[in-house]
Amino acid sequence: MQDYSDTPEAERPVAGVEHYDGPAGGWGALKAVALAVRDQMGASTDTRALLQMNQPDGFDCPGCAWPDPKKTSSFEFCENGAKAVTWEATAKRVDPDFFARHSATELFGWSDHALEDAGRLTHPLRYDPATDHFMPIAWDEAFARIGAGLQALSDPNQAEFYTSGRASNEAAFLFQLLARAYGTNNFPDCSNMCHEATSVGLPQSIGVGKGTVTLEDFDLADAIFCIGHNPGTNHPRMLSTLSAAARRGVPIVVANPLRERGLERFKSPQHPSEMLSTQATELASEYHQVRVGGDGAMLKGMMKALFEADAADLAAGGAGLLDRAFIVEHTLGLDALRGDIDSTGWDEIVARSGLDRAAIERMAQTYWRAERVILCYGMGITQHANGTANVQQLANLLLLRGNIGKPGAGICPLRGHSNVQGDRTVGITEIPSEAMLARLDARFGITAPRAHGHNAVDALAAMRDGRAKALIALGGNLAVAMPDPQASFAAFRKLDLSVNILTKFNRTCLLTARETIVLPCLGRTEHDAQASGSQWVTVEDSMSMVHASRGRLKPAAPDLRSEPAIIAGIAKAALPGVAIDWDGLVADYDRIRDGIEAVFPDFRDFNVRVRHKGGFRLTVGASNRVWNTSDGKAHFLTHPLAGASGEAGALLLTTIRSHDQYNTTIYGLNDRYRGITGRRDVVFANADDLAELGLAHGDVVNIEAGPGRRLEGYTVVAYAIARGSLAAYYPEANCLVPLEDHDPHSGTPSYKSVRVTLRAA
Ligand SMILES: Nc1nc2c(c(=O)[nH]1)N[C@H]1C(S)=C(S)[C@@H](COP(=O)(O)OP(=O)(O)OC[C@H]3O[C@@H](n4cnc5c(=O)[nH]c(N)nc54)[C@H](O)[C@@H]3O)O[C@H]1N2
Ligand SMILES: Nc1nc2c(c(=O)[nH]1)N[C@H]1C(S)=C(S)[C@@H](COP(=O)(O)OP(=O)(O)OC[C@H]3O[C@@H](n4cnc5c(=O)[nH]c(N)nc54)[C@H](O)[C@@H]3O)O[C@H]1N2
Ligand SMILES: [Mo]
Repeated sequence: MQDYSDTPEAERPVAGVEHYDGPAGGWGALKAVALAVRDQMGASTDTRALLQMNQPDGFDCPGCAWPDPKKTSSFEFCENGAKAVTWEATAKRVDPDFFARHSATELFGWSDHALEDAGRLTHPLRYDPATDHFMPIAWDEAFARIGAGLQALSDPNQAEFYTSGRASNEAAFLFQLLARAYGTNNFPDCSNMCHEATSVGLPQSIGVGKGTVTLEDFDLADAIFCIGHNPGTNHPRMLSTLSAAARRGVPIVVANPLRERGLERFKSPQHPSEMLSTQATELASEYHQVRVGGDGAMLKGMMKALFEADAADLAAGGAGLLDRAFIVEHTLGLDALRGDIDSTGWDEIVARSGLDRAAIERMAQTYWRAERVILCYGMGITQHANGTANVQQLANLLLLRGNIGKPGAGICPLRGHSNVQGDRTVGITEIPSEAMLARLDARFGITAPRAHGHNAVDALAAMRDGRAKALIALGGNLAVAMPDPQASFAAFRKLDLSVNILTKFNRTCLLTARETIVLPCLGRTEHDAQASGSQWVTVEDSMSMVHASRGRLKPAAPDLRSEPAIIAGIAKAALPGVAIDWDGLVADYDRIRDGIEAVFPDFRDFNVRVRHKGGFRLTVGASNRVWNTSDGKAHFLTHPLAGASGEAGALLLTTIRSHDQYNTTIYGLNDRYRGITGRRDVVFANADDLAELGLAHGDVVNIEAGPGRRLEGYTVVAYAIARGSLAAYYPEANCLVPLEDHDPHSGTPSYKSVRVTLRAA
């Protein structure tokens, strides 16, 4: 393995750039939370919220989808969970006075950080083009205008219904009911930008588009692989799980172009002895700095090494290293996979992965020496033009040794938003099954449309081309999250109707349409009172556990409504002829859950089972070696190595999250574990690449990805990153990504392999 640990930061001081030497977690994490609380909540406010996070009778943390240990009885500290909560429970408000003071044009000049930092929305708003201000509007009038806007479209497929993954199961289910009763399957969804490669790839491989492991499996695993994800920032509670494994001596193998502190060392705020000593737990036992976009080659290399070692073992009279009994009983396609791997040469594997053969053989050896292996992965695998292929290569590797459907083994996609998986489960999909639609029709007396709808890329293209005329967004910041703002911002401005249901005002609201309405909703942390009394909602974590989430804080403003209530308000106004008792559903969310159960049989006894402490797990066939594929078998699937990676001289830029952001929500300008303070205009590069380009640490450059696609005035940071690889922060770098650059199978934008050049500015 090449050693990139020599960092030249010390040689030339660059403002806001320093080498970070501490572990992840530790006192830095506690300090960051104290600052966030002071900044957002002031001295007077209610910090009780932080103590109710992920408690059996509290709310589900809106931060990430990592599950909670069943035994949770005390507060599991998580810096970024705490930031997500303080950001929502902030004492700051954007009220009608705020919008009277600031015009839309002025606000458009604010940064994404400043827009959300201004505080929580308090009133429904409508954009008034005559004054260029957002004005308060009564709920009924807002609903009437939205209803009129939807009714005015000549075809329901001119409307796009976007969901961001914080919506509860109850809200998402009502949202899909509204869209389908209205007449469309257009469901662009944040998971289209995230784990769609998982949702499309895994069903073909193993018959289910979800992870197969539970948290308990991590206690039994003999080796854990972490490929293309950054848990120290994005799933911090996972570090407790990884530390426990590391302390048991379980190898943790990392493949990531960047050296990420959260995968190297962790000081757990749960462990007083660690906090008070200089000790931290070492996490990664092997750290392989694969090239950006080089994972497909690396995985083929691991399989090649495994096949070679298997052949050697057989020749020496051993039983071989593949799980042959499993393969015969459960799988199809081994010969084709083997042929493909045999015909892929080591030279190509090494060139494309950026790893030498010995490193890949070492990874493979760690893999086959372990009886039970869990492969974890995130956006570093999925957000490429070959994202689906990458996911299927991970499945291939696991299937070769029967590492799916046995305790301590399996595949573990690290999901994004806290309920992104649940939203999909309860019907947010542009390609619904006939069986599901038939049950929806029967339950609600509608005729749902059968034609497939739009995913996120399709929706943006339809808006750009004038085929889509209305956008109803349940959460999120679609315009900023998607690639290609050059094209997409104009597309938003062409709409007839734009509706955003949000906790915080953001840039998507400012891309005003002919009619632009912003509806303020309750957040997770807040108490939700309806006609029958207090309500709670349910979510599904990334291990298919469904459980309750109960907000208890006083709502940020008296005029806020819950997401289900807002969806019902829109539905009643837009669909006067549809005989669904929307008010009845909203009065008591048990009735929504009964509806979910009627449409999705996996939720049998939903209202009973979800009241059990800790909730229940949805069926994941592959966890029990039931393969819900067309022929009942798991499939080895082959793919050619493709993409720009490996071409001589090509620089591939990946876009990443800082430690101080939640997607398009920028909490602050620091990225502690990468040593960046007070700025985001940096590009991380390998020192040898810089030398070849005649550039140095601290130089100011333009990053160019083609005509009209450039980021100007970025400062180069020499960093521990694989050769041929660059990294810059999302969402700023989205202007480098054309909408056309996406995985053809899943539609996932290629946010993590953008071909660029660097030029001195
Ligand atoms: N605090 C916080 N928590 C979050 C989020 C947040 O923004 N902030 N976002 C949530 C959401 S929606 C999601 S989807 C998840 C995202 O969680 P992650 O999947 O961890 O997301 P990223 O920050 O995009 O980074 C992925 C990692 O992949 C690495 N990487 C980049 N390119 C490649 C590559 O080509 N190959 C490999 N092997 N690795 C690569 C990067 O160096 C980085 O360490 O987190 C969720 N949780
Ligand atoms: N270049 C690049 N682009 C990316 C990515 C990348 O790695 N690189 N990652 C992609 C990924 S994985 C994702 S998931 C998308 C994220 O895309 P989105 O899900 O669209 O974006 P978020 O930033 O999570 O949404 C933030 C907004 O959600 C609203 N919000 C917060 N909580 C609630 C709530 O409880 N209810 C409601 N109704 N609204 C709420 C707030 O108003 C806030 O402004 O971005 C994608 N874009
Ligand atoms: Mo995501």
